[in-house]
Amino acid sequence: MADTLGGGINEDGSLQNTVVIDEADLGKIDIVQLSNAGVTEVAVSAPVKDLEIGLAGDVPSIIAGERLVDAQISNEAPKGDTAEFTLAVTKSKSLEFVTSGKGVTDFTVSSGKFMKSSITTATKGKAPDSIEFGSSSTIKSANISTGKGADTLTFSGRMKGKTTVDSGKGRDVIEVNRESGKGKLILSDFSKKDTLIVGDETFKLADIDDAPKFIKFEA
Ligand SMILES: [Ca+2]
Repeated sequence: MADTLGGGINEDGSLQNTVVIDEADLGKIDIVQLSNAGVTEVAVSAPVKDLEIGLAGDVPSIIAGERLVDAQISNEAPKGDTAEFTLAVTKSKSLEFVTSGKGVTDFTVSSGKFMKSSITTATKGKAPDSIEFGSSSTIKSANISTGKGADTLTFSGRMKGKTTVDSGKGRDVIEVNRESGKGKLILSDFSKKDTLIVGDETFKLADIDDAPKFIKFEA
C-alpha cells in the first residue's frame, strides 16, 4: 500500500507538492511546513526505496537525510511556474527526475552522492532550466537532458565515472568547477550557441580543442 501526503490546495488556489510513499516507510519520512508558504522540507530518517515526489511548483522543496534508492521526482509545474528542488540526502542511487509538463526546473544537488541517476527536463516546452551540483556533492555516471530552452548546468563538486549531458536546443551554458575526482563529462550535443565555462576560461564551439581533456564532445 502506498500513501500520498500533501496534494492539498494553497490559499492562492495553487496545488501543493505530493509525496507518495510505501505505507511501511511512513515512519522514515517527516514532512515539515507542507502547508506553509515557505519551503516543503522532506526529512528522511532512514533509507527509503521507491519514494515518489510530485513537484507542483508552488513552493521550493528540499529533501534531506538518509539515502534514497530508485526515487522518482517529477516536475508537474504548469507553464510559467518553477519547480525549485534541492536534494541534500547522503546518497541517491538510480534516482530519476522527470518533467511531465512545461514548468521550469530549478534543481540543485547541494550535497551527497548522486549516483547512476538521470535528470530529464523540457521534454515538451522550452523552459530555461537550471541544474546545479554544489561543491560538497559527488556526481557519478549521470545522464542529464535539458531539452529546448536556454539552460544552465553547473558542476561544482566531485565528479566520478562518466556523466553525459544533452543540453538540447537553445543557448545553453555549462559551467564546470570540478572540485576533484577523475570523472569525465560528455557534452553530447555542444553547439555553436552553447558556452562552456571551466574555472575562469570560456569556450565556444570553435575552441573546444583547448578545453580540459576530462570534458569530451561527442556528436
Ligand atoms: Ca537547451
